[in-house]
Amino acid sequence: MSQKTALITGVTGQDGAYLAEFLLDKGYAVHGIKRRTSLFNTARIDHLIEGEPGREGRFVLHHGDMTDSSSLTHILQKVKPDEVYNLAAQSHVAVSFEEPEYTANSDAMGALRLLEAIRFLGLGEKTRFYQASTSELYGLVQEVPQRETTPFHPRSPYAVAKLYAYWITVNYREAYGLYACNGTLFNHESPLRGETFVTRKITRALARIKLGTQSELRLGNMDAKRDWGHARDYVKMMWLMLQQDKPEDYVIATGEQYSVREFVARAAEVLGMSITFEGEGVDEVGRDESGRVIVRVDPQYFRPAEVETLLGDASKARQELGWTPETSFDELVREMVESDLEEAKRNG
Ligand code: NDP
Ligand code: GDR
Repeated sequence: MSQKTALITGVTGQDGAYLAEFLLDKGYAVHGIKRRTSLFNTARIDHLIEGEPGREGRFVLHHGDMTDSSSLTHILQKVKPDEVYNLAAQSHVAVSFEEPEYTANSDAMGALRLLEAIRFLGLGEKTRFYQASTSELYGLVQEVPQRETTPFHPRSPYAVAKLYAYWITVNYREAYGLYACNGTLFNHESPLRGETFVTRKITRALARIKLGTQSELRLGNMDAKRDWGHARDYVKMMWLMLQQDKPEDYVIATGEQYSVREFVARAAEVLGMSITFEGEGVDEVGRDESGRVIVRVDPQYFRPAEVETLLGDASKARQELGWTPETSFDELVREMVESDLEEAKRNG
């Protein structure tokens, strides 16, 4: 079989890094789009750029931006990929309340720009398209657990932008017969997770508190519940969705749910610390064994509209794609904590 070519937008992000690694291991030529930044933004993929043995020449980066059609079109025309994975996004829900227009431009219009370029370049027969959709679409949940048929109720500019991207993907499939699908992925984390998402913020802070280089962890809504999986497991699903006979949309989730507070407690346990929570709402604090406050609620992290609870049902993916998550919640937390402890030690 001839070598396949994939194009990944958002290759410098958490999922982009895991997916690039996964596709290179499968023998693909992998092209990634990165945007121009004033400092290097390739820390997660530097080992791929340097060309590990057996992978030389199979990983190529292009400058481009989701808000710039011309760059996207030129790259598509040049690469003519078999598969496009659209992972690029302003992906922070809280930030989307501060930058709603930019979020819509990159997350909603960006998906349209790619689909439209695939169509008018005449790549529709060849190129398969994956859209990084999200459990945030369910927002104010209408059904528990959430599955492919659960109605959407987005609760942030991010989720509203992703709703457009979801439907434009469906529309190009129905209108033009493109092989285009949505992976509606629930939260997935890893040691490569951005430092401002709650899981990584917790594991990083607790590791530093353990070493005495940070005194306190400040969090927003500790009652929020999420269905947290491992990014390494979830990128396999992105690929599997593009290998089917016909394109369909799938929910990917673990089917287990924990609160932010439970995540904190579990991460502390891995570090041999025990945290006791007391008080309510903005007055809630978490104390260590000596009674010292190490976790505090800070209203600056509350969101104008919150998604309180998410729990996914991935039965369709399990039955049709034969998928099950390989990493348990405990293993995920442990891997993240151990990685952040190492990093905290390195940084003194
Ligand atoms: P990250 O925030 O880690 O990565 C986002 C990527 O998009 C980065 O490479 C970023 O570049 C790039 N990017 C952002 N804006 C632009 C732009 N205007 N032009 C080009 N590139 C841009 O996200 P994740 O890896 O966690 O998520 C991947 C995708 O999956 C996102 O679309 C996200 O919304 C979605 N998703 C994520 C879930 C999760 O739990 N992780 C769950 C469901 C969906 P840079 O590195 O320069 O910032
Ligand atoms: P989310 O992830 O909004 O689900 O979006 P995040 O980790 O930011 O928040 C999860 C929950 O934790 C609460 N929370 C805090 N969140 C952050 N970031 N910082 C805090 O200090 C804090 N305290 C409490 C939040 O209010 C929320 O309820 C992620 C992103 O990856 C999206 O791109 C993706 O689409 C969804 O997951 C699925």
